Amino acid sequence: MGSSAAEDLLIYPDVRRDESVADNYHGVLVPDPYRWLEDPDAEEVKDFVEKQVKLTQSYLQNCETREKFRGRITALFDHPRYRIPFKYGDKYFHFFNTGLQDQDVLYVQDNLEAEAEVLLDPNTLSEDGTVALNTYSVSENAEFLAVGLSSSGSDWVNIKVIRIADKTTEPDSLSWVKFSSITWSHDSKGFFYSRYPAPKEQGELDAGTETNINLNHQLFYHFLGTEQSEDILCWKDPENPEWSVGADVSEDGKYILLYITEGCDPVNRLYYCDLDTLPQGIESFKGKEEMLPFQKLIDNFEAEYALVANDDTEFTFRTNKNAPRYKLVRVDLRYPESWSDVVPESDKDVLESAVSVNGNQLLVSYLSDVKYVLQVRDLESGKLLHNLPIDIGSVSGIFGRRKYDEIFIAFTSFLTPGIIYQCNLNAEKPNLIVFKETIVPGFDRNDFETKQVFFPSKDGTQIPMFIVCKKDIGLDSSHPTMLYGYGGFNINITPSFSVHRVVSLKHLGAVSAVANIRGGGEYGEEWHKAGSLANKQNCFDDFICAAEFLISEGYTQPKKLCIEGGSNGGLLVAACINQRPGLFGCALAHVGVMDMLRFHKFTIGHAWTTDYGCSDKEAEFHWLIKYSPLHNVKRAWEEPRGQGVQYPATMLLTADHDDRVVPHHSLKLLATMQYVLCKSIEHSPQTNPIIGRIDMKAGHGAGVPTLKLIDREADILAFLARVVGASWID
Ligand code: X98
Repeated sequence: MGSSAAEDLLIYPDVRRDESVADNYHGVLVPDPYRWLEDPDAEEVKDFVEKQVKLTQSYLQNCETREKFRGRITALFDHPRYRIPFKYGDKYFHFFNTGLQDQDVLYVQDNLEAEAEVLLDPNTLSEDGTVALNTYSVSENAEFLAVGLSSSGSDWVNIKVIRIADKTTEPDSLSWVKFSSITWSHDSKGFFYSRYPAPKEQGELDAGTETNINLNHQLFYHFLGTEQSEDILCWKDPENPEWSVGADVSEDGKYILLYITEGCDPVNRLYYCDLDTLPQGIESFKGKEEMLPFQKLIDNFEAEYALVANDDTEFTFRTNKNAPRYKLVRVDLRYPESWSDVVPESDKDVLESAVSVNGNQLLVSYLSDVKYVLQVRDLESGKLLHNLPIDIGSVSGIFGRRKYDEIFIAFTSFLTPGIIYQCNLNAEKPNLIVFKETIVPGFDRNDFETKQVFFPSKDGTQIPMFIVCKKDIGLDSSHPTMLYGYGGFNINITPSFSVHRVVSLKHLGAVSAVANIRGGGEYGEEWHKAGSLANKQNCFDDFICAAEFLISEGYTQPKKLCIEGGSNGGLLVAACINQRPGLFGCALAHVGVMDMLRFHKFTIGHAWTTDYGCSDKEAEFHWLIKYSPLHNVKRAWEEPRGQGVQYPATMLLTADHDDRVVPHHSLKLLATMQYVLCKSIEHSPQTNPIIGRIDMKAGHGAGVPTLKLIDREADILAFLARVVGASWID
């Protein structure tokens, strides 16, 4: 089934515009005709979604490669995957997926050679695999496992407890948990967790579809075997409703650490409570108004402090205090004014993580030009003991504890599906030994190559980019190319394996590029700051320059170039197509922040003002209005030098239970693009499709069942192939 240009012309639904809605931002009137799309429960919104889903389905059904992609992606996904093991008490645990299971299954075993038994199979918790494990924690004595379960991809979590020996579920059930770790006290009587007050209309709520702002995060302690209503409120701060709170218990079990954050910046306050100072233990706070007596170690938001280790009152933290590439510092709680460096900041590499292992050692990982470097150091002195050489790729997991000499390291790269290494730190020269390796039948890494290039951005800054493709492709501008970026929140985009990437390389002859643009943490906090707040435009400039580099080097040409990103990266993609519509042939924006004037009003959006700023402030409003995707859709062909230019074929992806970036960001942009570019003029030059893929029983991306993932990736590749005119290569 081919598709002619006439068939490609879509009939977009008629969508009401309410021209009466406009807001006055510091003297500037900004219309918002699709404000009504912000109410997920309104019948008119459901009707809009239904019509868009139908339109997209009709388009995708006519993409001839869709079933081929679905078949090939399914076949490649069907391989066993073993995740990094972890050890608590006298037991080993690991997740495993036979191949096409929707959710990984948790196993327990007495030792690494013993038979592994199923401890929790999330696939049994729903018909369609949409109940997923969001977080978990094993009690110190390995008697209990607390699990946080999420439905339909929502950030809301329900905590349940499993008795490990007989694998039975306890009656405990905790609701309205969000953005929470679970941390057991070492007496294994209960655990700390964070939650929000229950929404008022909790009766009928389909949790995750509501858009209400999340305020008043609180820390609780739950005693096993009791009702949630009896939980001890350990911390709340009604004067700062936008702050969030989390807890850690020190590895010696003696201290509770309290972390307070005000947004997504890598900064936190840090308080602690010495459990020895509670003569009757946490129990004595039952039924009392009083919160736990925390001591304030850091009481400002100047830097990030994360616990690495403690020896009684001597604490080691990883911090970015006066060290944008991070360092390790030490303080004795008895002398809180006196801090010393244990591992000073590197002048080039970012100290990404530090785990205390094997008594008096540290496993330290650095990011060096977006490549991982692993070292074993002495905990006391910080001195380098061993380098643990690893390939170019990502350390995607580390398990180690002070009480064990054995560590596990998970590694992945664009062409390595997954290797788990085991390492005995007591060996004279510790080596990484392959413990498990994931093999994907039908995928041969030798057919492909990865390289890292550096290209100059608009202001001359050198930006790293990975490029993956079949070996020996000619640079004749002919290749469909997918360029991926994120660029925000201090998040690093490091190499990882994905089935759909290798399917696109092989069966479309595609080139896959990942640009490590500013805003991320690839070179530390300076790199992050260079792509946030007033500097956000740098992210778009970097991404546009990445595209221009791929074209000028002969990888591709504009009509075969697809840009892709999710979340903050969805914003990136949408901002770039507004700024340079003619530079791309295809755009895939997943779960993007599209309305930069109102994002802070919904769910956890207020936490992102640390990267974006906020339209309530006049100067910041002027940053945001300049690039907000929703407010910058223009008929490309009417712009200066825009003759013959239209927007790329665009797919905006969202999901009904995305309570991180609520779906109306994408819905409002979709309605706007379809109206401005396609519907508001007769015979519009915009012939490239503008469609929305709105998933049901899915969220921002976490916990997505394998089947849904396959469907989504098949749709994306089929859309890409059709709009860039690429045909299937056997
Ligand atoms: C978030 O919004 C992270 C959400 N989030 C968490 C956790 N704690 C938070 C505390 C304060 C604010 C947000 C928090 O996930 C958390 C803590 C412990 C265990 C589990 C969760 N992020 C941004 C995001 O999703 C960037 C990445 C993280 N965005 C969507 C930014 C723009 C689009």
